[in-house]
Amino acid sequence: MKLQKLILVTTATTLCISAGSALAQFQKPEDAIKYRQSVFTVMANAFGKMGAVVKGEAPYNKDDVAKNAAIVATLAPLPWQAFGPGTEGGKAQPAVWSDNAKFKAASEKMQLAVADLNKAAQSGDVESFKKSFGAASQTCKGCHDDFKKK
Ligand code: ASC
Repeated sequence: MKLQKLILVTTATTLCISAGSALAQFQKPEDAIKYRQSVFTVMANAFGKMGAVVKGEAPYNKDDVAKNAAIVATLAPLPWQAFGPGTEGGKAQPAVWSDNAKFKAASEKMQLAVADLNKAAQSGDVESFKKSFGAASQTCKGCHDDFKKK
């Protein structure tokens, strides 16, 4: 009885671990490229909606910016697992792989900036929202300048 339980727990744990690592891996490089581009597409959509508010092209609505900032902050940790070895291509410049430490640092800077933006957006303070949006936007641009094909 005890042994059966142990086997069950061990099997379940093994299954969970393989599912976890499968998430970080892709069958083909194209799958990784599609994954990261999809995440960036959804992020850019939510980010763009906030950009329109900051530029004065859309009215400020606390719930809307809070929702969009939360989308960006939730997705920001996801693309990086899809830039693994052998997944060169898409809009990524070779520097992503040849200067990976710098790329990683840029990705971390962006994640911190969008976490700040999310905090500001949830607070309902328009000025801090706009300020954090500007800072986050600079981290997008900085990484694009160095690591994204024109
Ligand atoms: C956006 C978007 C980006 C960033 C970047 C900021 O709305 O799609 O990639 O802002 O342009 O400089």
